[in-house]
Amino acid sequence: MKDFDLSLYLVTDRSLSLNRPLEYVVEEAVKGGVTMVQLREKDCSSKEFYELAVRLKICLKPYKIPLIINDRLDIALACDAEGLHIGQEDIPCAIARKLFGKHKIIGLSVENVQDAIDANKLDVDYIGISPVFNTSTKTDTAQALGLDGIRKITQISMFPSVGIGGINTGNAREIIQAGADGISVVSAIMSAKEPLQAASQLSEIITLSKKNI
Ligand code: TZP
Ligand code: MG
Repeated sequence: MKDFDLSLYLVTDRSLSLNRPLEYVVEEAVKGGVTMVQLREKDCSSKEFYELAVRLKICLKPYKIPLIINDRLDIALACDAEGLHIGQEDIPCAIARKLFGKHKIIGLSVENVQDAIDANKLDVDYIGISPVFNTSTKTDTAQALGLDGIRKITQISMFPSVGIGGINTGNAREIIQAGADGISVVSAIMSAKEPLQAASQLSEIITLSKKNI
């Protein structure tokens, strides 16, 4: 059975981890309340990416937190990750599903309302609404969708959703209130001096927002 919780979804970027080992930051974040982890490393050889994936898989196993691999179906298969996250320009979803299997998690980034409408015809498990706000972590993004974009997309989408881009403790609540099931962050946790505390603060905000408190 697919069992995943999008509430607080950490996306990695080692270049922002203040020289700390990736497993350290990820494990601290999980202790603080992160519910999913995506390995997303752009400056990496395939070998290094695979090795990182295997290490994260081992690190996450005791916590039963799903490991999602960005872009690379081959690496996701090789390390038996729980999921794969693809963008609009990546391997077509139907092919990924066929090769990866029906029990695996597949997430798709949507960058506008039309992408979300098209995604309704696909066999995906969640959508990533990208980007919500402008962010220096990823500058080659589509136009920022804002909270209004989240509202429009979550209203028409059949799938659970997570917002990504420029999300932090100051705006996490608005993302949930606009209709997303969770938030996805890179720098708010990867660059935090205390990743455990950063994750715990975000987790608390999400829990309260979901209860409308
Ligand atoms: N996709 C859209 S924005 C983004 C990705 C991977 C980066 C988000 O980074 P941050 O630091 O949480 O704004
Ligand atoms: Mg991609």
